[in-house]
Amino acid sequence: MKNIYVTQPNMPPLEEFLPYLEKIWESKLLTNGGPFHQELEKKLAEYLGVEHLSLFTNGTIALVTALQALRITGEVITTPFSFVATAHSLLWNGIKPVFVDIDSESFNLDPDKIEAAITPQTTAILPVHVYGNPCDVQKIQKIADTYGLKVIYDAAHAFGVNYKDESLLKHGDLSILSFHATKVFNTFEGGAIICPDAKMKKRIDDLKNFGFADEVTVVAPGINGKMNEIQAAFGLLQLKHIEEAIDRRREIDARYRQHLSNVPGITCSSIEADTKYNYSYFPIMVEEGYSLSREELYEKLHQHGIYARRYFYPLITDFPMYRGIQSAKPGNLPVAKLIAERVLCLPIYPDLSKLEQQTIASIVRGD
Ligand code: T4K
Repeated sequence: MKNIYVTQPNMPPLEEFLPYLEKIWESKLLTNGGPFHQELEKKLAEYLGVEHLSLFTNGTIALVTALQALRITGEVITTPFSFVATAHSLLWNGIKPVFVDIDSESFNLDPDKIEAAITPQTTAILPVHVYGNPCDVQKIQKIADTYGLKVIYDAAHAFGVNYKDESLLKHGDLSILSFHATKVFNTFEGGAIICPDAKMKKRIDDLKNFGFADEVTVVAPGINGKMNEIQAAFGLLQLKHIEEAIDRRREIDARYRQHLSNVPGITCSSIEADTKYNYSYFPIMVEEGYSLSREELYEKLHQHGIYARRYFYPLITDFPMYRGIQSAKPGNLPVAKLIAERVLCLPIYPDLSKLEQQTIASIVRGD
């Protein structure tokens, strides 16, 4: 059997991409807000049900720029249970991360622990919708309003997720998306900032283009975060197939839940009725009562060419640039530590066949 990775990008037929390439070759417009870039911004905003969206070359630069756009300084409250880019975006802005523990069901920042971490230096909260599971957006907003804080959501995993019948991306001051090859919707590399109004979009558009407000005016020390025309063209093509791709993921998610429902010591993540998920990841918890440790199961799958991943182990707070921070001490983050030791993300992507999925499930079941 061929190797099975935790994810594989959804690749529409090559011949469907060629007409886009021909247009780029004809126009010689390769980047800097060309026609495909403009069209993708419009179509994505429509599809996602958000007001405005600014495309980026990747999700990390989008995060760094979102913090710049809101002039965030001092301390920011965030989660240790994420991809390391979340906290790195703070360090790139000279901001001190303050880590708060997570909730054991949603794997997201525990809102009940946020207030105790607020100091006079706190300016914002940077939560992550981990695996596309919505954060407790209402509670977080209430805390932000009480203390006058901004909220920037790292929504890298939350493409197309709806919560209570509207886009999850509408919450907070800004949300960022990643369109990396491993994501539900990909542009090879890519990302976006969701903005509530045209004025903020203009500021973000300027920041991603070195700070140029017009040909001769530079208003900020901006960066080069622009998405190019090939990325944008691929995004337009992906968008045509996105519903089908998410449907396939939903079926795979449901089958895993069936296959693994009665395995002692294996728990699948919970599903909330008021959420439309994108099925970007399939995390399981390997707990006491299972015949193997998480590491043993991870190794066993590897031996069969199945590359499940321990997202997110180690915790961000275990890395050398963070572990010296007071809030990064393991005693402050017992839930995150436990989840990081137990989690295993099983392969999920549209082309994963029923047979491949059965093989994965039977290895996990120990058949
Ligand atoms: N915030 C959060 C919460 C994030 O999760 C991320 C990224 C970001 C921010 C930053 O967004 P970006 O700047 O990346 O847009 C991957 C991705 O590189 C990363 O985008 C993602 N999160 C993270 C969770 O996963 P790795 O190191 O696990 O990727 P890698 O190369 O090991 O790929 C995993 C598997 O996917 C491979 O075993 C095979 C498959 N794959 C991968 C690539 C790149 C393919 O089949 N084709 C491919 O082209 O980080």
